[in-house]
Amino acid sequence: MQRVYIGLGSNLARPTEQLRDALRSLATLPDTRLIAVSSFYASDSLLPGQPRYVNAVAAVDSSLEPLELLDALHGIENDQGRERNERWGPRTLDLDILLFGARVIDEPRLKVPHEQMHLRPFVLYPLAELAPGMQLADGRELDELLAACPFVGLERLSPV
Ligand code: PH2
Ligand code: MG
Ligand code: MG
Repeated sequence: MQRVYIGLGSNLARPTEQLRDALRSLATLPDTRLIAVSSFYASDSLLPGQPRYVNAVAAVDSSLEPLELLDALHGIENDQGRERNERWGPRTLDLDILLFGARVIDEPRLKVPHEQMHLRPFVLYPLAELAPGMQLADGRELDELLAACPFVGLERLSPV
């Protein structure tokens, strides 16, 4: 059983609802338990000219293997109408494995810790709600990543 942190993002077709639907699906994955969900945050897309994103981070405990979980997440993305056109294109749902317990993974299909997470306030700040002061599997301290990634352009959405 591993504690896995998953980044959720959407900027199409009612993003907040997309995240809620995805959380319901995460809670029903085999051999996986939904443990906690961060606040939702709105922010501009990293690529200009796209709708704003809503992002959050979920913690799950799973005994799936990393690539099994990755396939299951792609299944949820596809169920919610994800189309894969251009890289970083707008999407109904993006589910990214950020951290997978104590594992460092370097496979063609999956890099963990997520390679871009230290650059992304919409990942680091929700993660810090769930795991304040954590150390990543590769030894980096979350607090140090936060210190280098200001809370800029993030809007914490009030719970409804
Ligand atoms: N995801 C991207 C590209 N840009 N911008 C925000 N604000 N949130 C995202 O999740 C995001 C993005 C590709 O994964
Ligand atoms: Mg992504
Ligand atoms: Mg993705």
